[in-house]
Amino acid sequence: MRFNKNTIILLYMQHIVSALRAARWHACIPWLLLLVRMTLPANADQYTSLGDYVSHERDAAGVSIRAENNVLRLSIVGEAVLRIQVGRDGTLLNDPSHAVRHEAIPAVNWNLDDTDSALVLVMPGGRVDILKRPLRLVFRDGEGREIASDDRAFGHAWDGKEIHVWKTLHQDERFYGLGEKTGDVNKRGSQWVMWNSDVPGYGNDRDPLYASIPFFIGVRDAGAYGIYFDNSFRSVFNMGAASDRVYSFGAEDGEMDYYFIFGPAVRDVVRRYTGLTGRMPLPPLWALGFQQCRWSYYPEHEVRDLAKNFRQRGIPADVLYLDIRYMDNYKVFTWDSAAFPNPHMLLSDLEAMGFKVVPIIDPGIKIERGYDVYEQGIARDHFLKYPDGTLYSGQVWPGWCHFPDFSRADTRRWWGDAYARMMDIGVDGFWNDMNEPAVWGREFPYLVQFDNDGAPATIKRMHNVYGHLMAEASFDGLRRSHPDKRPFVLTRAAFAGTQRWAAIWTGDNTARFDDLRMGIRMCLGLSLSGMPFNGTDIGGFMDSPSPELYVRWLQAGVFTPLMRSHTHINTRDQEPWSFGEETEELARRFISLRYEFLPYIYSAFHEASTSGTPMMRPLLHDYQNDPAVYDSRWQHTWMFGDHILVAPVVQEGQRFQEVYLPEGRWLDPWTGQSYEGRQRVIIDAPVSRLPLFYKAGAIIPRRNAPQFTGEKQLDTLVLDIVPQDGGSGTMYLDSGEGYGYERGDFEVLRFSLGAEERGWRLTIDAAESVRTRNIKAIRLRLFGSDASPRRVATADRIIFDTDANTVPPDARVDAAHRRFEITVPFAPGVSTVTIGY
Ligand code: MIG
Repeated sequence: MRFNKNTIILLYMQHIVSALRAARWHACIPWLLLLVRMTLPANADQYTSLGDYVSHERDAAGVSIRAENNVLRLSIVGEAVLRIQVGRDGTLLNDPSHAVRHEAIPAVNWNLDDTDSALVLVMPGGRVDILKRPLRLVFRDGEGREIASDDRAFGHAWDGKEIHVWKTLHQDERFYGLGEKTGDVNKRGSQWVMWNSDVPGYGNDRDPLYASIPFFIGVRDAGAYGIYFDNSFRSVFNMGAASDRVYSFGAEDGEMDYYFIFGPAVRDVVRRYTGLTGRMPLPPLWALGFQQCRWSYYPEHEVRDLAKNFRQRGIPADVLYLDIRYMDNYKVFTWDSAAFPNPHMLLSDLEAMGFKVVPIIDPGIKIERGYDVYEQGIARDHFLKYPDGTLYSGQVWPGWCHFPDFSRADTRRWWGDAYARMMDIGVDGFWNDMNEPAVWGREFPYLVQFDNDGAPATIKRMHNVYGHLMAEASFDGLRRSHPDKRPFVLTRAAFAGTQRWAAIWTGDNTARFDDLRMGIRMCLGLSLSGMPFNGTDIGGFMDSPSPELYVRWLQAGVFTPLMRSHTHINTRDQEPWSFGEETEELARRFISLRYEFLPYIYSAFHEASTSGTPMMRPLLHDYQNDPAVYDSRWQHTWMFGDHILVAPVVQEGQRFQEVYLPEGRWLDPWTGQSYEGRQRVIIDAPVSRLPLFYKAGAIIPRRNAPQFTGEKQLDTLVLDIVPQDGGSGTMYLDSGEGYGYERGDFEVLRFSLGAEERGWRLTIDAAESVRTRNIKAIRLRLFGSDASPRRVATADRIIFDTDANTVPPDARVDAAHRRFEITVPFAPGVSTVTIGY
């Protein structure tokens, strides 16, 4: 149903005519007033709101409401997800979305009641009161409690093309998300702009940065909700900055089109948001390994030395990066033939050593006769233009460049095919940089136009999705050409939904403790905003870290989804061995720790790829009802998966750590000390320690650290167990590459622990596993038990029995760490281990 100004005028006139016919003179008056108001010229300096309700029409997917000044459309688009659109001049724009995958939306039951003062829309998750005079929305949870509402007077409004929504700010309201943003994790009281920007060396007060994710979560005492504003123009989010009445969001142009997501759990909001915009696909396992980068490993012998150093020193690593100097004059898809005379041989030698190689790709194409990428781009019309049809040129690393128009399907294909050819030489993934897009002098002039597959659009609309579409082109190209490989794309710029194609890093930070803390907060924000595969430049990009800062950053990096060290061209060496022997030893220990936890980390990635629940998340995600977790003192603490609380030291010189532990019991795996939750604890945290806590009842899968993810199959699984009745854990395992898992080639092991009369019963259920890989034995590590068990047995054999004197040599009681270890054989299917005291 479409309404425009003329149909509304016509409708008002019909009302007047019928009133006149019925000789009810006074009935004409309101319609006449409305008519006069509509014909007055809009005041350019004032926001116009919807005004009062006039009428509505219901259809299968929602309700269209005509108001005095415009139309409002509510569509039920999924379980507990409502779409809200405001027309322009009475007509819905229905702009195509760059983020929302409408095909994924399930059908739901809902109901609409019409009362004198309101339409009441009831759907799964909550209800909306659509108040009639003036027309505004009140969102209520399943129990009828108000959780969000339009400001009493303003609500949805516009001023020319600029559109805005004002909502009531509540005392107990906190805001999270908004993607890659600096500041506190809680965004209340601040204002943010979405406009992808290249901001080298940014600090904590800088905005906007590289990515735009117009999604936030409001958390109130009664529950959480989410709002995704599906608009790619420059937008602004005022989360109660300088106001105690309203928070708001709006854009300079485009459609007022947003999604309201009911909770009440933050976890469900994130799950539903990622249902709408897509989830991170399972990456190749190697992408979870340690990644080493610098601007720029060059020439070839430097790259070979780097690889050799890792292996000779026994420091695990999976990925080496090639920054811009590998190219011939910064021309993408070329190699500097003096520095890299035989890339294919180099790459296959590195492959044989267990290294994956990821080169950087910038979107700017050097304008140079004879350069094949440039020539193809010209011949096939792949480059961006001015509205008069002449090509746009901007300067970046290669000098004057043209830029691919990623809004054309044909251009995306061409771009993806170029990646595929590089894969054929032997590279393993791609690092998309400068895709905000960035050019010397700042950004493209507003005149630059996109073809948009025949629906021309200005850079104003497309700027924020440039990197997003480049990521799509990259990912799709790899999927098409290498169907047996999971693509790995790392991007700097992003928009809502980019998680479907790429991981993200937080750009050009600085080697400062401030930036270590800021980076953690940014990763937490990205994680809540649907982009779980994120990380920072470990050690800092600008300047050089002290050994202490480097080690602390590596420690935090163990439980950051992307663990990548990187630094600027003008800085000191920043490899694990560049800071002296003592630091090298610590770097080895913590990088190895990452590898030891890979079974757990990979399982958390798998969970994120299916449910959208991020691997790394602020405490409030898991402990929403604990008021203490909202204290900004604990905002650098996070949960990684369900069972590990990570509290790295992020202050210079600090040798202890103050940690807040939420409800439940927690165990420090380094000391075996256990603590009751809902309290602050202080623990020792020398530079050699990463403060970690296991949740009581956790069963955490680990392994011995390999030198790289593909080095050895997992044959001895290590289970860290914090015994508690009802304990549990899950491990997902597959070949780590390719798509066999989609056809059932994976394993899921479910662990559970029950209290027996005089011990524990551990059940390992591998029933869902279609095949069993190489796990032959399980090393059990029981924490926190002061006494060692007297007897350990599987269904068919006794492993350990102090009475019968069967004590295998590897059984060990570590009194200092309150830990008991023993290895038991593992058989596929369902098996149990009883542990008697
Ligand atoms: O203008 O490729 O954020 O990681 O090392 C700087 C050189 C371009 C910016 C990236 C950084 C990369 C650098 N690039």
